[in-house]
Amino acid sequence: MTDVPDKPSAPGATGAPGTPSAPGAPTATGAPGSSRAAGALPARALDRRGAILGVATAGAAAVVGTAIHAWNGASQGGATGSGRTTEATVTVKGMRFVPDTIDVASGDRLVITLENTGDQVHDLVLAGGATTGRVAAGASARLDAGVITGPVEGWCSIAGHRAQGMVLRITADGRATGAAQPSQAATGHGGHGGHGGHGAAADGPSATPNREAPLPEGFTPFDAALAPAPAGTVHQHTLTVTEVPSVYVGAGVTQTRWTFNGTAPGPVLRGKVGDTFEITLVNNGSMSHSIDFHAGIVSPDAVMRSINPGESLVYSFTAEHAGIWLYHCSTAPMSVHLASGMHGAVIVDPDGLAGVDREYVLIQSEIYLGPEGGVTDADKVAAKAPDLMCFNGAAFQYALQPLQARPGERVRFWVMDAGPSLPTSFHVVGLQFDTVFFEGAYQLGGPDGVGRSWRGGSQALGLQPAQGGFVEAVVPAVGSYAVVTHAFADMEKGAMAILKASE
Ligand SMILES: [Cu+2]
Repeated sequence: MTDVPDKPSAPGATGAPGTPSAPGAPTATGAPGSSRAAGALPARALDRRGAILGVATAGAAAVVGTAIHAWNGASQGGATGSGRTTEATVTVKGMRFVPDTIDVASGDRLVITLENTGDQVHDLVLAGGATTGRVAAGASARLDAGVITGPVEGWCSIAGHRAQGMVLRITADGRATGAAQPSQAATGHGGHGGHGGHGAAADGPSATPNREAPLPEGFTPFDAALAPAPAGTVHQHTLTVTEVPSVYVGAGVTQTRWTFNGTAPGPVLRGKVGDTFEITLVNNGSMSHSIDFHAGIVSPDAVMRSINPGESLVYSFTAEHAGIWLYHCSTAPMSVHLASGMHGAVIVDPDGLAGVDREYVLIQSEIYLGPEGGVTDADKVAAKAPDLMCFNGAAFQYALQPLQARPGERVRFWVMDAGPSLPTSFHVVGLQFDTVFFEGAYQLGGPDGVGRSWRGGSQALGLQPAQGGFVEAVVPAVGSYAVVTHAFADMEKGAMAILKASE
């Protein structure tokens, strides 16, 4: 470990010698403001005084009954304790623990109260396994770190939070190095300050994609065929956030995906210019989430705020302008929430949109694999190094189950680049686009439809993250037309489809 100050720095510490607490006991109070406010005194200034012994002991003693069986760590295993207990309070500011270092006298038992003063759910996990469990914004919880004889690292286990800096360092007698505790040797976590990004539950080797893997039995691709905008001018939708295990993401891999209404991408909403969308966002996940609709012009403060599990909010907007607009979770780190599946599109038809024979929607996004069945790897997200690229949430899905057309048909592809970080160059092998609508305006063609005299064409629609549009082409003959990003390394990772034209 590095960067550990040599002075004690734990505000809010009090002394409670001999507190008979059991280690590893999470005790969420759920009562904002009920906990002791973080003070300004360093832990070691108070840890032998026992000034508020009665209060601290009562709080700790309350958890003894449930704690022992929950304890799986072993940070005190074999250590000879001093018989003293040090209490420390840790608060949250943004993506930091405050303080981020706690120093105790070697041999003391450490009990930490995590007061979640941030605006979203967090937890605190120590190397060795002791955890507060998830703590809602405004709530607090305690954990018993056991007897401290050497450095111990802690972090927030929610995907992406550790990589963003939510790391807590515990030192004994001011030493940043020393005899490793048994728990650290057992888990391999001890001292790996650079091991960012994964939650404890997500640790393990990355899943290995197999680009030749067939679609799994029973898998149904996301429906790329687009229905017309529904009648009416007010569109009411409920988007419920869930975190879904074992979602197929292509190439033989499943991941835990964070979703709107159970799918990644979320539902494609559609209306016309001037329509109103009334969205109810419900958070049935295990952490904070939120939503940001690019299709609306709103003050973001209230409607885009993060909400705790179990909460909901209403987000209304009027579609002032045509286009295909991204929506996404905007809870930090947004890159991880978006990459984990929390994105979708709102299509607002331009006035006079011409009829076509078929309409498809393809939303390109990146997939950064954690372990098989695990959550997104935040380090890969930060490095913009995806394992898979996909249209509509699963790599290669429409290559293995092609989109359909007939010769002579005019096909429109609505295309959205959801990112979170990489662009697309949307191309269909063998075809040229005679109509291109990019970010709110026709670059080629227009509402008058075919029959134009201008003979220019387009080979690719280039989109940066959060840009969208549509292209049209007439399929000339029977054949298999590859639909790709012409950023070929990304195509080869799965951002490709087949448009199968048959009689
Ligand atoms: Cu989210």
